[in-house]
Amino acid sequence: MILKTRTSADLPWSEVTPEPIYRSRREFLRTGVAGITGAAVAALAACGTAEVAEAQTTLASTPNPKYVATAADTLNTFEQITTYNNFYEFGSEKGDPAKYAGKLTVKPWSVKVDGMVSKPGTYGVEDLVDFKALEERVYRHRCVEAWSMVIPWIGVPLASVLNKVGPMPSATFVEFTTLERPSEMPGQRTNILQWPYVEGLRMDEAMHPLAFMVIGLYGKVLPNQNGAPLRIHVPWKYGFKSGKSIVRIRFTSRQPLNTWQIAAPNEYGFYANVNPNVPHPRWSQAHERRLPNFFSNTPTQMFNGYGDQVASLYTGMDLKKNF
Ligand SMILES: Nc1nc2c(c(=O)[nH]1)N[C@H]1C(S)=C(S)[C@@H](COP(=O)(O)O)O[C@H]1N2
Ligand SMILES: [Mo]
Repeated sequence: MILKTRTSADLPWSEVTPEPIYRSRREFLRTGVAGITGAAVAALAACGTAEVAEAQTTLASTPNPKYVATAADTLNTFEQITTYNNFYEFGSEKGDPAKYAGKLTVKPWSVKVDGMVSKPGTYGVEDLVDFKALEERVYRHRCVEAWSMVIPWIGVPLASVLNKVGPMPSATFVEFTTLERPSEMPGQRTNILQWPYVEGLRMDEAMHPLAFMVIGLYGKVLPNQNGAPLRIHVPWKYGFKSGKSIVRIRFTSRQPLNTWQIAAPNEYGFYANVNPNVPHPRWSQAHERRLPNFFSNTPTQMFNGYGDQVASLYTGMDLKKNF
């Protein structure tokens, strides 16, 4: 006898979030956001006064973040988060983005949405991000180069953005393309990487409630060097999965080729889940350097410490092969 069960492939993406995830999401919403001042929120919104007022009210009435880092984790300072960056479009030195990104024009901004999606088109930031639903999330951020920080991001779940445009059930991956504008991005006048920078996620990863669309940090609008006006953060993956300054979202049934995989396929894969047991070919991933520390003496945690929430995405997968 064959039981006809509805598989996730039959369901629209908005319906497939499993129950435990809904629960943690609800808890998150209840305990949502840490103290963000009204003035800072005002700075966040590139929108009208009424919307700013609403965003302020929402943020003010939502206490304490749920996804706080553990007690041993201290927040990095605004200064640290905004002066030590990877954003090769502005150069490969950690200080280059802070030096050169200031001139980037981030208003107006539009995002092209295409591929396997029911509402393709060109969207503005405010069409994709619900400013009334902004949350603060304190996430560990782990670069593949084995440094890490702890950052209080402002944004919305990536799933809420993707659901606005209606991914089709046939879409199993989503690709994010970031800005190509060599006139404002000096690094793009070199061949240090292939431009534009492209990243991708499996749809179930992108729809996971921890995956976040970032528009700010420390209660302020996102500084350009951190990926204004729209950047992703996938906290259980190495930092290169978190594309900055996104201009295109494409839904597909084929696994996208991401920029770092193109650059060095033996060193950087598609999954890039933080994993202390799978060394990079040129260095260990067992420990990390928690900035501003000098020594690399913080043990790296499986899935960057988010394993209880994301390990089930990879059941049965060989994580050494799928690095
Ligand atoms: N467009 C683009 N996005 C990018 C990168 C980049 O070079 N270009 N670098 C990635 C890498 S390797 C990391 S570690 C993070 C760094 O984010 P941060 O500078 O906000 O800490 O951005 C990621 N997103
Ligand atoms: Mo990185």
